[in-house]
Amino acid sequence: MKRLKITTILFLGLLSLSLQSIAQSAASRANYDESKVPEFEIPDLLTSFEGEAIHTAREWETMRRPELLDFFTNQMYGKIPGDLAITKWEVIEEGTGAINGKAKRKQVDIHVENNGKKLSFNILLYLPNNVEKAPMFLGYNFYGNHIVYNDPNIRISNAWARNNNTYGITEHRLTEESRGAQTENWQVEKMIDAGYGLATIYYGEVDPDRDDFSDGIHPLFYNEGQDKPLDNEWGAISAWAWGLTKAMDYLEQDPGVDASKVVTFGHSRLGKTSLWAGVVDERFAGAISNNSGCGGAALSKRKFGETLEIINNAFPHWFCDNFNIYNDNEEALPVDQHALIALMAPRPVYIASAEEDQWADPKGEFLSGFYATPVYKLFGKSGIDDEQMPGIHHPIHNSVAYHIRSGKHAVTAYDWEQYIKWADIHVKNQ
Ligand code: GTR
Repeated sequence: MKRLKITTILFLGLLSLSLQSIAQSAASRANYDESKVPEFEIPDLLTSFEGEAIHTAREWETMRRPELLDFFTNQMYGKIPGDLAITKWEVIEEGTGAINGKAKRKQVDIHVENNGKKLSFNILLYLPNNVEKAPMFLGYNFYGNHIVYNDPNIRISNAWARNNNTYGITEHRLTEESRGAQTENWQVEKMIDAGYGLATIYYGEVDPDRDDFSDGIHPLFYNEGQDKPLDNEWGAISAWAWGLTKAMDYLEQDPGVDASKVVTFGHSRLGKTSLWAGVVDERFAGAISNNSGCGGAALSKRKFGETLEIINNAFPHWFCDNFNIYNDNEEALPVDQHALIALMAPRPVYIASAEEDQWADPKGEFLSGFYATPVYKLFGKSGIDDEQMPGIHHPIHNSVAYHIRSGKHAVTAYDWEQYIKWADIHVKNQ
């Protein structure tokens, strides 16, 4: 019996080692050479899967948008198995005089339950004092709400977190050490000064970011005997996007919020999430994806930097299982990520890249915006007309917006300055 156990452990250990090395070797083969980008045809957004031409915004909305949305839902991010309304929300703390006396702070617990199981997550809100109903940025953070600003009143989440030495996270627990540690990345004060509110959620409260479907929101929808989603059902990105839609349900009730002006925001994997949430829930006034890369704004068919095979091996829980069909088989995709950008139309969408973030393929992120533009034109909106990428720090602030800044994979003050200027034009003053 004991020997069997040891053999099983050894076998599982070897299996996970070899899976890891397959993933690592795929990552080490990533292409960063523009001349090695394969030739590919970009799927035409204005021709339906059946070959019918789309001429008007109405045809887009009634014929083309639904079939594209269906593809992304069932083949990529995964379908949400059912509707689930908020059972109850509770303001667990609020205070005035936050952010140097310029804002109100609110911490709200959102509770849902289904099939006898429960989940709660917390939204931290900062609302500018001098605005009656604030336009909002809504986005997840990676390491707890208390990381976004050095405010001793922000509660520390108990949810599972990835260990991180910089933030003093060991044994998967968040601590005081990370309070205010990402103030620079969040720029809350700039938002408040510009008349915006911020709503943020720790993503691990909605679904811990690990390949384990026994925790987070997924189990609330399982049928008897089920322990993971079906092949076309939600991975973690879709689950996080669901959380943003529930946050929106709450924001619609908050008297300090202008719910018609809520823009989703996210960085990296959470930038993928921000786009998907914006697409599935048309109540959002816009979406911002910061360095979202593969499975976000970047075109998959370019196979530049991170590829579908790499991402699906490294993060098997992010997309639905059906999406594995396209591992090293991008040619077979009847869509690419420009279609995801176009699904936001006519609402404004911002794609941002960083020069040194080649893993996320800045050019592929830019081209998605360029190829999505004909759909925006159907609605009389402007996008990206020039196929040449703009220079570093030359933002394009149209309905489809884009910038590339110097530096690494991160969110910076420069990024937020651009988002605010653009939101002033396309969201706040609309
Ligand atoms: C990387 C992943 C990217 C990106 C990033 C992040 O490891 O390959 O797709 O999402 O993580 O979220 O920081």
